[in-house]
Amino acid sequence: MLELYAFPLSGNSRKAALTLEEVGAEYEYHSIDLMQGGQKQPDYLAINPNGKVPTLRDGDHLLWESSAIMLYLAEKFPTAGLIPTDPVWRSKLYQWLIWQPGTYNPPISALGQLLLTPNEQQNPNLIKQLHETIRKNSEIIETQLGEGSFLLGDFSLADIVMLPHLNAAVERKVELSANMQAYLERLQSRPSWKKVSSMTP
Ligand SMILES: N[C@@H](CCC(=O)N[C@@H](CS)C(=O)NCC(=O)O)C(=O)O
Repeated sequence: MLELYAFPLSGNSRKAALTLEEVGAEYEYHSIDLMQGGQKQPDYLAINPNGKVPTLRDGDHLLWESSAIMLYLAEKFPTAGLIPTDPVWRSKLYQWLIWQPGTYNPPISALGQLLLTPNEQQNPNLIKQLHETIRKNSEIIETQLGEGSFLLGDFSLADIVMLPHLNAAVERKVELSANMQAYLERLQSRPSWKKVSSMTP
């Protein structure tokens, strides 16, 4: 059986868990408690030397990096249709799978870190700048969506990779356009999100 080592509140863990749900795989979830430093324990470092979640185990095959895990699962379960077969559309999928962690996520994570500091130590200008960057990045997603429901026409890994941090941005009070809010709600209405977002550490 597939095994996922992850932390329920982590966005990158959620990407892997959402993909497992969307492909309909049976899997065992091992919660690695980031609050208690579980990711730095020797037994976990033995399966992921980065000391980060998530990690997937498929028999002897150990895999880390959430986007790699998503691609592996989507290819292992092709009938779920999460990867376009056409090379041009497939390359667009790779574009979003690389852009999300490289460009979209960093200001959202930085905002999350800033909001953890006590109010009196917060830098309102920096918070405003991060909101602005996230808003501009969200416009890039919105342009790709156009009149469509999903980024690549049909629902795909490109939507899964966006969902956890788009959700986190709204939790961090970033204002989205009406179209982006509708896109987020469309993704949140899927059973996969209902299950994954209700998991607790
Ligand atoms: N590039 C990695 C990033 C993984 C990552 O940063 N995970 C965070 C949780 S979202 C983590 O484990 N943080 C704990 C730490 O850095 O100690 C991926 O996409 O899997």
